[in-house]
Amino acid sequence: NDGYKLWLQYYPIENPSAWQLSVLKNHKIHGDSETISIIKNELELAASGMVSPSKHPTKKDKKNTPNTLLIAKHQDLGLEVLPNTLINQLVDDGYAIFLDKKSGQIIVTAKSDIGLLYGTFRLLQMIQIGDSVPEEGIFQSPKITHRVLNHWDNLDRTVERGYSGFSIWNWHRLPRHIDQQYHDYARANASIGINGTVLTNVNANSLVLTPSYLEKVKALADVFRPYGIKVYLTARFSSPIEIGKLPTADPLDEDVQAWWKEKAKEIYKHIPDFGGFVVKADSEGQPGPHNYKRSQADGANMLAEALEPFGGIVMWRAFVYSEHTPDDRHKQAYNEFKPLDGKFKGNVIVQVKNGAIDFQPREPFHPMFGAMPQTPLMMEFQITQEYLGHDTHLAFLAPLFEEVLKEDTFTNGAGSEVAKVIDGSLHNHKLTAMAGVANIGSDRNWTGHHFHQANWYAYGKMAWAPYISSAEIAEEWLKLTFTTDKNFVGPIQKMMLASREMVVNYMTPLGLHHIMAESHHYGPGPWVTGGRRADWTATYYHQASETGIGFDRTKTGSNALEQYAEQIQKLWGDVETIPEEHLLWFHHLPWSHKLQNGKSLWDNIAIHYQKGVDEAKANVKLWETVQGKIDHERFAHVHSFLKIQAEEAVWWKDACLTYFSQFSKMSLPDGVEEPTHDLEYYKSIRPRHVPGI
Ligand code: BDP
Repeated sequence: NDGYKLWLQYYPIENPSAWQLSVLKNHKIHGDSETISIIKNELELAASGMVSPSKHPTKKDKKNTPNTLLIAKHQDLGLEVLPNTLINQLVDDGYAIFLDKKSGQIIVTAKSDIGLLYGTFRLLQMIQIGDSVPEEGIFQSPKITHRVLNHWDNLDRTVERGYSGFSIWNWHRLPRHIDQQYHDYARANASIGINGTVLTNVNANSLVLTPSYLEKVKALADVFRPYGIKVYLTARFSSPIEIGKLPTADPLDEDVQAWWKEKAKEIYKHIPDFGGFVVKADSEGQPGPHNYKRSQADGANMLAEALEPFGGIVMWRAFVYSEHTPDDRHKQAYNEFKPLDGKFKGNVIVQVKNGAIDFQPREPFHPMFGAMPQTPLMMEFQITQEYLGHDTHLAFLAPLFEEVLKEDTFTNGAGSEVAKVIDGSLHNHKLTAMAGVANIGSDRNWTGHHFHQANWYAYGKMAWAPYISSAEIAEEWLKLTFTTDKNFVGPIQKMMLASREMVVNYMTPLGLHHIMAESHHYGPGPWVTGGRRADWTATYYHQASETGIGFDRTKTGSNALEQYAEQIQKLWGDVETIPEEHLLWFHHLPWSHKLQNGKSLWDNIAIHYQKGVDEAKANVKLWETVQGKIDHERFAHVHSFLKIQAEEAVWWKDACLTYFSQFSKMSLPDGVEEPTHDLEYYKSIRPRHVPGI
């Protein structure tokens, strides 16, 4: 098993119950569309995998037994089966699964074919796991309308921050050759409710908007459509100059506006359901409205106007910061966007990363959440592990996503969680979205580490239901992907749930951040300093010196804290009440400062690093105990990656403690292993497998 089948393994169920068997054996599906054909195929595939051939029904069996599973849109069902009131509550792609007592049938119904597809996937997942349909039925509607993956894929098939091979989009062969993998990709996404894909890197190439590339994009859109997936593109702001031959890209210039309107018309001629644009402007060298002294709203609104007649949207990124702005990077996006609240057109949604810096192993939530009540805001999570050990380090990210979504912004008093900003309920917005930066590549198992499939899965599940728990997702994913054996699922679920905190411990404990190696961000680099941009160095963020460590973001420092609600300012502004996990994000403290456990800050930093190392080593041992419970191929693959992770956790601990000890001048507390080399050695390590090194 090379993992290609992801969580859609459909492996044989050991002792199928009567209901599992009957549902798979005998079903009736109403309707006729490409989506309905996909549903039919999925059921056949699931039945042939989950039920052994000896138990497959013969034609005669089929003729003589009543249908036990009925899949039909609500309009095709008799009204008495399900009251209208229940179905009316479902949004278009929501679904219901319930047992009709009168006929004894399991019914999957929805308002649309896509809803039926989602319901079918859910039912099949339940069958594989062994869950039964609850008495009251299942009524599911997504909480977020646009659930999209952001591929940071370049047209030459390299992937920015991608660690599982090359881009799966083979632009050279498109549009004439349609790879089977495009169907498999769409199917996997549909099975977890993802309904949009941004094909290209946020550091955009305007070439993708030229006619020959639009043909290729159309070919992909045609594959994805029956799976309910819309295609989006990143729009390079300077495209009117680069491919339109205009002298300017000023958003207030009439020719520029007309150019984008024509471009939108052309795109929609190819792809009538094109989703819209994602834009990274005025950030890290990307062109944008700043070039013309215009605001982010001017830029976004111009594109929004072009897309509006066709129903498209603009996802305008808030990841805007500049080395020329003297202020703390943490504060810049908020400072730029907050005054624009209410100035964006109705089909613009502002895409905000989960934290104010950049996808760190842990960040406090972005202060923009809750701060712009008149503007729809969407969440951007990073599924690919740019800062969490790339492909080889196990970090189950659902706890990171969950933690951010559950944070209270206090905007409308207690209970104003980030999730409520995102799902539109806090400020009454209909336009809602979530983006996940994809970790998918050309590796056979899609994501490099087998367990990183779980992060793709978790992202989809949380985009659909942002209130779901990580524990539930981990259990479900393990059962679908490997086995329902309790002796495997129990301990490995625990390992997954603890893995992100373990990474925080051996990389950036107690609120430390951005101390990774320069540029590729793999491995430790607390010594990174100088160079092109201070805000890309480690010393900018940890501020370590003989007097202490940490970034003072309170009133005595940058006061980024004032961007949060007063309740948070009070709690986090005080070293006694701030959660220790955010301590050094907001405070600069002496090495001898005592933490809640009575030990010094230095001792605590060291203890966290050691804990991360101990856990990574323990995971290798734990994994060895489940040998034989799953196939050898995936077992061995994960085993070797866990060993790499354990070795590199030691590297992280030793490099960081050696570096910081030159300032703390304190010895390591009991139980923390001494580094085996000096600082020069750690500085000289160049991880061989990182591209460009
Ligand atoms: C950072 C990455 C960079 C991306 C940028 C972004 O280092 O490669 O282009 O974010 O999100 O995380 O635009």
